[in-house]
Formats: sequence, C-alpha cells, structure tokens
Amino acid sequence: MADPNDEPLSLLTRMTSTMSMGHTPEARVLIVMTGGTICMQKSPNGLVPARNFLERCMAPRPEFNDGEPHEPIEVRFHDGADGMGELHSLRTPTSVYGKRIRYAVLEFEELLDSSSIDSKGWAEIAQTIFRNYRLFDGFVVLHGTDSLAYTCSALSFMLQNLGKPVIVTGSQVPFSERKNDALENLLDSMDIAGHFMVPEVCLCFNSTLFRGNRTTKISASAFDAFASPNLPPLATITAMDTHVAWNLVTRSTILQPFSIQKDLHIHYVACLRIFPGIKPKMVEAVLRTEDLRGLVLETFGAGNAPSGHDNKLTQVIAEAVQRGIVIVNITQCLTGSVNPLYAPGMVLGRAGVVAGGDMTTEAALTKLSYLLALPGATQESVAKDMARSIRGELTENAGTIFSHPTGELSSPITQLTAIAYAIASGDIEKVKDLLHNDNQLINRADYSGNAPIHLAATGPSLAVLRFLLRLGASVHLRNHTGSGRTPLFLAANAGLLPHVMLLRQAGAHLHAEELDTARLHASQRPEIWNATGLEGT
Ligand code: ASN
Repeated sequence: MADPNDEPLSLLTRMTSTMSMGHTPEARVLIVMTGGTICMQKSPNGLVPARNFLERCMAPRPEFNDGEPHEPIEVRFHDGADGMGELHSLRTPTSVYGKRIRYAVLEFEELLDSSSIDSKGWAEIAQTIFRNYRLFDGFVVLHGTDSLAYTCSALSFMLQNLGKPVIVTGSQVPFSERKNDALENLLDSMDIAGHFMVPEVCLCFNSTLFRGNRTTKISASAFDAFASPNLPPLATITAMDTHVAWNLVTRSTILQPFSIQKDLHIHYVACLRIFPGIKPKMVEAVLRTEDLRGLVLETFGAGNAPSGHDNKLTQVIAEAVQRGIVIVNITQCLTGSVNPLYAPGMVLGRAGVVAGGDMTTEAALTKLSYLLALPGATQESVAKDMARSIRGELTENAGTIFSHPTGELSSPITQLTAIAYAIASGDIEKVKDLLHNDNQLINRADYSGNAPIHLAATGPSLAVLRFLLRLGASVHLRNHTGSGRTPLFLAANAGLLPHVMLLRQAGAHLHAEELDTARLHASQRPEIWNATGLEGT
C-alpha cells in the first residue's frame, strides 16, 4: 500500500495500489472552527462569521463527503465527567494515498474576526486539542488570516511535545463565495492532517505548508497571503504530488507526553518599532509601562538602533534590563538575522538585549509571553531560551539540525531493511550507525507500514527503542495490519511491559480504532493492557 510518509511515488502508482486494496483505513481529523473570513457571510454590517460550517459548506461538496451516512463521532467539549459528547461526522472519498478522512467540525461558542483574538482564544484552541488529542490523528484549525501568524506562533509554544499534526488555515475569500481560496486551503489542510506525520503547528495556505512560527502575513488581498522568509516551506502541494521536505520537519525528542501551557503572558509584553529620530523618552515611556516584563524591539538591519550623540537610548534600555525586563532584538528586515556585526548592534548586546536571530516578530512576541508564563521563569532563563530554538522558530548558528546528510544515500528501502535487521538483533551500534544524521528515515514506513519504531516496539532491546524515541520517532504512526496498529499496541500484544512503559512515557496511547480489540485482550492479560492506559480512555 502506498504511504505518504514513504518515498515519493507517482500519482498513478498510488491510484493503482489504492484500488487493489480491500479495507480502506480511516484517519480521524478534528476541525476546530474559531471564525475568520473562511466561514463568513455578508450582512448589512459587512462580512460576519456564520455558524454550521459543516452542513453549509462541506456536506454539499463531494470532495468532503462520500455521501454515505455516518455515525456521530466522539468529541470532548469540556474537562470533567460530563465533558464528552458527540458531533455529526462526515467522511471524504478515498484519497490517492488510500485513506479516507473521517471528520467533525467543533465550532467555538463565539466565532471571531481574528483581529479580536487574544491569549484567551489561544488557550481555548490549545485546550480543545489537548482534550481531543487521543481521539484524533490530526487537527485542522480554521482561523482568520489577520492574526493567523500570531496564533500559529503562540500555539507552537503552548503545545508541548506535540506528536500529531496541527494544521492552521483560513482564507482570503469566504467559502460561500463562488470564487474562493477556502476550498483549496481546507482540502490541503485536511489531507496533510490525515496523511502526513508532520507533528508541528503548521500554516497551510495557497498550496504551501509552512512551519507556523516562521510565518508572517504579507498580503491583505492576494491568495498568496503568507511567507516564511527564513525557512523554506515544509511541503508544497501540486497537481501531481505533495512534496514534504522531511529533512526540515522537527519532532519532539524529549521522552515526555503531550502537554499544554495554556496561559501566555501576552499582557505583560510589548513590541516597539525603532525609526530614525525616535526619542529615547518615547522608548522609556513604553519600558515604564506598569507590569511590563518583556519587550520586542524591532531594529534596523542586523540589529542596529540609533546611538545618538549622548547614548541616551542605550542608557534607557540598559536601565530597563537592570529592572528585570527582557528585551529582545528583532530585525525589521524580512530576511536575515540579528547579529553583532556593527557597533550599534554590539552596544545593544552589551546593554543586555537578547539577539533574536531570524525570528519573526510574531514568534518573538508569543515566545516571550510563553517563556515568561512558565513556572519558575526568571529573567535569566527567559533571556537564555529566547536566544535558542525551542520549536524550530529560529536558526541557530551551528546550523546542523537542518543539514542534509552528506554523501549518497542508498535506496531508503534497502536502508530500512538493514535497519530492520539491526533492530531485530538488538544491535544498537548498528542502528545508530544506520540512522545517525538521517532524520528522514526515522518515520519512514516499509511496504507493510512498519516504521523502525514498530519493529523496536517488539524487538529485544529497550535501548534501541529509547534511541529511536530520542531521535524523534513518532509513537502515533500506524502500520497496515488490522485497522492500523500503533507501536504501543504491538508492544502490549507481544507482552513486553518495559517497552509499553517506555512508549507511554514518550506520549504513546492506543488509537481510537484499537480500543475494542485491546479491551478483548485485556480480559486475558490485564496487567499489560492496563499499562497501555486503556482504563483511562
Ligand atoms: N478579518 C479576517 C480575519 O482575520 C480576514 C481573513 O480571514 N481573511 O478574521
């Protein structure tokens, strides 16, 4: 069967391999509707958000609806015992990748024009994803474009150790208009969320998938509304193919389950754009704002601010740093990075201003708010983390994490076979040797849908399993057996308790479609199946 996480296959190959299959697996995607032009309708007061997006826009279209009646799908609306409920679900026709996507739309109580979103709205999105994390394979967030880059950036920090795709999109023209970009953007986003293991917060727009925290809105009217000036797209979608730049995709390598930081201190930060002739008093007035804890300073070029004949501006800034405010230097330029190339930039650095590298303002502001909100945050810890990449939001000087492997690769299938042998014999040195510096193979599946993690989940060596997890192996990939088995299911089925525990530590859970079979097995071997977290589902 063709798997989009495998190497590229032609469209024709995919179609024929899909047709030869009997059972068509389903991916579950939750669409979270927050508002924005995509759902808007005309009113006497201009465009306003409208409800019932699934029934109004998606159900009548064959791209989104295979026409069969479907059971409602389980969704968690709130925390607590009475938080579970159901939503009307639809299913797409089978894709070229041989999967159908079953989905529901969860609409927020208040649908917003995104110019009005703030940290409360971001918390609501993060909590919705957290509550429904186990029930879905991926998430699509529908949002207005005005503050979309801010929301993507904020979510990328709030969602910690994310292991599933969260694709944020919107449109420049409402879905209800005859000529629009909503249909394309939504279809692409659902395809990515349902087929590709890109466990990041991404922005999908105009046939392009970007890392969310690298984006900025560059046009108020063009379909090509977003850019990622300092990082190439994570994927491009053409009529022929979706080409994922797997070497750019980041994955959590910390063995901790998914969690969220739902409070951002956005009310304690500010952003100030330096301009020629700006008065130090003006900067000081901002820096004296009550409760201010962080400032993003948009400077010229490689990070330069006017020095002035009396150095007053630098003095004002240095004093604010001494009072405990974290000041981050971001360039006004669209591309390039802040670095101490020129004397004025160096002076700012000496005054205690953190160089923000090539971060966008959107990323810098939301990251600062996130770090300031972390328990135990200090001025030093925040300043230190602002200067390094925590979610791929800035390019670190070492530049090694995104580099391509050197030398010629033999075919991925040959390599996967070699890896499979090394895993089966518990040869950690060999596994390290084969996978090192090549993060493109880590989540790649063979013809039976087994990625290295599936093999290690039932392999003889716990050390190999740990090594793969630390390299960013996804615990949510499903192979092609049954309804699609996760590594956790396979480890429990093989009776390997230590493997089960390690996978759980790394955030693994059973897939919704595995639960019935798991419950059957649990009656025979409760100790091991209960360790999968089955009881808590
Ligand atoms: N004002 C709209 C919003 O951000 C713009 C859009 O979605 N195209 O909600």
